[in-house]
Amino acid sequence: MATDDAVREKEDVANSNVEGSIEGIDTQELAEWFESLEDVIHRYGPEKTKQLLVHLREHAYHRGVMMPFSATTPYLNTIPVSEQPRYPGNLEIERQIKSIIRWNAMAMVVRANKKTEKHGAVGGHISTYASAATLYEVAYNHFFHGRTENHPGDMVYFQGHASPGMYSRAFLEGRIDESYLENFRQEVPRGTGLSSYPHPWLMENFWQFPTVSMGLGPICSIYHARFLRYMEHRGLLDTSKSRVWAFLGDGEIDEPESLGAITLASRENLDNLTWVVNCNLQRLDGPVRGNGKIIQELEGAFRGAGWNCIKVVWGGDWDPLFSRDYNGKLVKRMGDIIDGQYQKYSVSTGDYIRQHFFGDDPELQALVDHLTDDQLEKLRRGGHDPEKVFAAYKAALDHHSGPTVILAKTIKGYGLGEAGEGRNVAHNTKKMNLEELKQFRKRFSIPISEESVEKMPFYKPAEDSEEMVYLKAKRDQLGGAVPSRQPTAERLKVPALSDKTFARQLRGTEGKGEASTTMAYGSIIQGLMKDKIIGDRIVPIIPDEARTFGMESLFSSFGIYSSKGQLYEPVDRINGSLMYYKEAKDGQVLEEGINEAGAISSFIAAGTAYSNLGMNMIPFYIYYSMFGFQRVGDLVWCAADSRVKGFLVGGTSGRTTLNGEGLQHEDGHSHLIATTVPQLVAYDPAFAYELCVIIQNGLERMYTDGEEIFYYLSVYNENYEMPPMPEGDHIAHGILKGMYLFHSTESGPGQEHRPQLFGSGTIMHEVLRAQKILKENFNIGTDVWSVTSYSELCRDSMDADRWNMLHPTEQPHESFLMQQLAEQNGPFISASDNVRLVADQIRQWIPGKYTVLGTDGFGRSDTRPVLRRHFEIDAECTAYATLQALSEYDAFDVTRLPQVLKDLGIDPEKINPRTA
Ligand SMILES: Cc1ncc(C[n+]2csc(CCOP(=O)(O)OP(=O)(O)O)c2C)c(N)n1
Ligand SMILES: [Mg+2]
Repeated sequence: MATDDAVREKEDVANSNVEGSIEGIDTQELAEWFESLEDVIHRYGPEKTKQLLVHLREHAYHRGVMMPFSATTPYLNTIPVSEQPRYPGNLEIERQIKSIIRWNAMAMVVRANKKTEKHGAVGGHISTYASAATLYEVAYNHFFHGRTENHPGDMVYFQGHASPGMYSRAFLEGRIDESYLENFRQEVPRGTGLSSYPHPWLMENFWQFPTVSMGLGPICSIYHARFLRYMEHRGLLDTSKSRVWAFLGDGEIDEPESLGAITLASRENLDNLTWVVNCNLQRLDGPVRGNGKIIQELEGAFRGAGWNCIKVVWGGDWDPLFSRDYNGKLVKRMGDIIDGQYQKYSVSTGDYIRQHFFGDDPELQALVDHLTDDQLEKLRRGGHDPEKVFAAYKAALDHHSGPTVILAKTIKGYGLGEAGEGRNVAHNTKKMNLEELKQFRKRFSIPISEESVEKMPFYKPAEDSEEMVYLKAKRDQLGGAVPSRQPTAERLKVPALSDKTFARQLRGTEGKGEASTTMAYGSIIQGLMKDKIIGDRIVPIIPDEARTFGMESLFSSFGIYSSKGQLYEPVDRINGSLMYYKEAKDGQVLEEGINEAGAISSFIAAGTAYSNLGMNMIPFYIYYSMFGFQRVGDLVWCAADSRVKGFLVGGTSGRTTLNGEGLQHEDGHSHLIATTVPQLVAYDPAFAYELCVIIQNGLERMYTDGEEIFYYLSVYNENYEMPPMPEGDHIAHGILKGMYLFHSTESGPGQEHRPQLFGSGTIMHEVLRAQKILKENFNIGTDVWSVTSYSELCRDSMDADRWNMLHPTEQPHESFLMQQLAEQNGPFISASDNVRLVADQIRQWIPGKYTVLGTDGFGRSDTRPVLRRHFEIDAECTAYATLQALSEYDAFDVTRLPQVLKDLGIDPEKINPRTA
């Protein structure tokens, strides 16, 4: 700004504020105050002025003057014109590129819906990108850094519903051809179309982060930014240049996950994190805050949380009006108008705006006398002005003491005119009539002929055109394509089962006491963390439960990650003891506090390092099993879509094994939900050696063979004797496939049916006790199988069935389960600490009567024996269920059963646990 202008502005501001006099204070005196202030600003700059004002405020406080709390600033751009940097690009070319991208994005959606109309149109969104195009294009041309050899790349969380814009740009960049645009939302066969939203699972070379379940992108982006720091502080990878960007909807911010973790970002000083909230004031049904102001509300929340908050409210064409707003009336008017009304203005004519917005006051009206109605109508909002947006992004990069949020005001459906611009229906607009298309073409100067508009041709300028040369040069300067998912080719050598890491757990407790599978897990992970090759890569994640799981020794052995190190003397470091709550800048453990959503976000960040950072990291996230799938199930789904690798470990599993914790904590359904996640491999092991086999194999599959899968393991807190791993290769094979024969008793004389008993987790012991009862009390021999994974057995059998159905004349495939049970004539009895549906998954392949016992119904507090009787899964109930099943084969006299019930102490009229 020219010096003269600056001086004039200074005077104007001083004058304007004096105008708003304070009753009881002499006007002249007030004017002097303002003059002094202006003088300080002028001579010392804003930073010193800020310090002076803070001093004054403190002084006033000590003298008993309480300042009213205000988290917000006036409804203006945070960056004043005087601080606005020069735009480093060619605005005209960029506008042209952006317009073409707008057109193709719109055409893609409209054409896809037309094409599929007959079979139920495929949907899609135009309005979200239309409102956000400038926000993205400024970033693409000047900020988003691609992954290169010496730059890990920026991590960009794109707003899910804006995906057509990203595809449209990828088309211009030459990353995808026209056939892909043609097949937007038509992804079958795989690889021929474009997925509706960002899904790494479906477009594994393109998308990095699934964002369309609203609220998950925001929280994941925070933990991702923190994980970049973790990698850097641990000396594993230089991530200092990498920035996490999250583009979010203003409606999306209402999801609790969106704001739930923002204080972590400021506490951790994550200046590598930038959020851009597209404040188009609308969500799906209508205004986000019709009766309020979302931008002001968010400003208060973010400033309160310690974020650097930059509002981009008004476009540059407002600046001359503000500069003449001598008495602050325009600013006041802007502050007074609420969002619902702003939305109304966005669809109104210049005449209406003149009358209703400016018309209230002759001075306001005079401000815009020189503008035509058309000019008034076109006054832009900040988020549509590249210079304002650039200034905000640059300020975010220049801010070095915490995260930045940019609140950019836009119009939903910008440019769609009658078809949806600013309308409540904008979100679902998928059609444009001919007139609207023509308008669109004209408004954005799309270089296609008027006659061809109806066909909505995709438009790509010639490769040597100014636009294409510019666009490519910009991306080349910034390191190439974004987004781009690039899994590493790195393959890790993981410890073999024969390695010392597993030796102790494979031997079992050797008659020297008891242990739980949780203890075994703790010991295995400690061992793995000491491994020379993969030790450093392990990321143990715990949400404030390490002591519950007996894993607190990790704290002192490996340190808890803390970007600040440890600035205090830990209370438990007595006499220099080494066992204490050790926080360290290079600490390995992610102690997340009571925050399962955050912890699983960390799991996702670490578990996708192989594709986002080019380096395999191995997260082991242990938590109260009830607070996993049930609590953050959608984040698990997001992890799956992200193609995460790693181990989820449900601690304190089992509705009766976690005995005293009652209804809220006792989980019996994690395994049921785990089954629903396609590439999640779930196991419910009973013994320490099973856990070793599963973890070792999981490491090998994920990190040596490079499979993009992840694991769920349930571990329990009940202590019992752990047997040594039995001899024979078939044991490990069976553990991994889902079942193996663990123990048999001899058949009684003339016994024609050998009951097959299935046990899992801690209930294996009840099943073994049932086997004993059947043998000792009834002389019936049985086989007990350890079923480590019903879901794996089920999947394998489903696959075999499917193949057989589609290949009717070929030699049928036999699943592992079918092979194992081929010789058996039943009955089959299953007992576990899970709801029945878990074991019921395999019912259709069981060759005989199949009785499933499980823990359906709410849990409650009591001792394990009482709870197991309550749910009818204890040894006596299992033994009884076996006899009853035998009676259906006429292999046990049905009339004896009432007496058996009595003998085993089971009350047939007891309460039904399912409804209790
Ligand atoms: C968890 C979740 N709930 C609901 C939806 C459905 N949904 C998709 S977009 C949308 C409105 C988005 O509004 P906003 O966040 O303001 O984004 P805009 O399109 O306005 O930029 C809704 C409700 C979703 N995708 N995810
Ligand atoms: Mg919105």
